[in-house]
Amino acid sequence: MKKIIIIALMLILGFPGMTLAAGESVSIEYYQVTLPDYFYPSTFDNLVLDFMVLPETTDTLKDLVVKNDGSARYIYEISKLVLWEDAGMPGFQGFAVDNPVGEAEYFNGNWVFTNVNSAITSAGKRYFVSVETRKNGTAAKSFQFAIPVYNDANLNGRYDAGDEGIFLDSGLGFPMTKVTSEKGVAFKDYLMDIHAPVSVITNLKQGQVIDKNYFSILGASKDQGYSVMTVELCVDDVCHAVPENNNNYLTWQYDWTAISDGVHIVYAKATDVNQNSAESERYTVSVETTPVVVIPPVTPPTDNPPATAIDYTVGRWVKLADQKAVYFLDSSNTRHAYPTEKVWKSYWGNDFSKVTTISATEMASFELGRNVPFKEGTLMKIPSVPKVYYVYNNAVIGWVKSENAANVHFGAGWAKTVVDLPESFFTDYSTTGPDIDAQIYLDAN
Ligand SMILES: [Ca+2]
Ligand SMILES: [Ca+2]
Ligand SMILES: [Ca+2]
Repeated sequence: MKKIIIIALMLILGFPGMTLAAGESVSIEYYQVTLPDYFYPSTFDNLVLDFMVLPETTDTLKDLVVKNDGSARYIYEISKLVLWEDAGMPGFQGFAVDNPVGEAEYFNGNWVFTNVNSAITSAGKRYFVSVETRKNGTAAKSFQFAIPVYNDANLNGRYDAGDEGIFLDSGLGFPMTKVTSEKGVAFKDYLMDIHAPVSVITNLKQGQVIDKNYFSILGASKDQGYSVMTVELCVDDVCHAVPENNNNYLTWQYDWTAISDGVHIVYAKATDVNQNSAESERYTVSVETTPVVVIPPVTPPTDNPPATAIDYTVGRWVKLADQKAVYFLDSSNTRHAYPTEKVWKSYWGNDFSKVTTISATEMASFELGRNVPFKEGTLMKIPSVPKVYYVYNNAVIGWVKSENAANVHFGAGWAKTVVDLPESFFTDYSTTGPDIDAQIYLDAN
């Protein structure tokens, strides 16, 4: 499509009712459309006009009047004219890509788009006019669309019946000379529809990353010539039927599920009743469902120094009246917290009978020492480390190196006895105890 005319207008005269800054200007570029020889029955997106409006600041396209200088007629060969704003890729793609902003009314030889109200920034906006044809027209009737010379009969800067050309909200109008397609296109009938449907996937972008293993693909398909029979959604060239719907696939949804991670090529393929078939654009998408995980440390945190020898079975057990937390008071009246109930239970099970309630003042008088560790003989683990530890005396632990070692020392049901310790208390322990293999001798058993 080559550019044919560039017109810059300066407003010289003010018209009644207009609010225009003096010297406001706008330019319009008209592009010659590359026209085919024929338009076929029941087809859409037959492009006939292409132009761009470039205001100095902003403006709004209000009304547009076009004419057919050819012989094709409303109702007989022409079903409708559509005005589009350019969207998607620059240039005309039409159906489900560019943005339709109006359909023309036929009036007295003119095709009129009224109240379009399409806002235009200083970057300009490109517009297209396309023709939809009817089914049973007369062969050789022709299409040669033109934008007639701007004519605002009552000089009010607005479209009124009988006015012609392009009307902008600023009061500016175009063109000063008629813009015409360079050739006529003939209506050609045929016995059988030979045109494939058009399909667009409307919710994917090239390179899109999908972070779930399911995705509902939305699309639109429409047949040139007659009717869509099937739409398929193809992933890596394996095609699946899109569920039928009651709008002949004008919009559709395919629920893509159980998606494997990696890069996939996705496209739609529509086939009409005469087996004409065409694909949509192919999208390359990558699916990454594996969440970003923090790799747990493979070795436990740095060792604590070994606890001084404390007998956690001789002393007092105290709590406050309104608190659940139980403390162990050792022989030097140092207070030790049980970090979890499981630690308590490793010594005393569910027996809390030895616990006495003391006052807050008395509780505060006891210095806080290290936490009570699991009782010697306990098997414990922490969530992030795939190791089972045997608890020796005084918070020293050793790694149980194998299932066999565990079976030998703790019996077949050993796994059920392993207790969890929250990570944050692991530093209560020292991993300096001997690792446990099948041969080691264990005191506690
Ligand atoms: Ca476009
Ligand atoms: Ca007028
Ligand atoms: Ca077709």
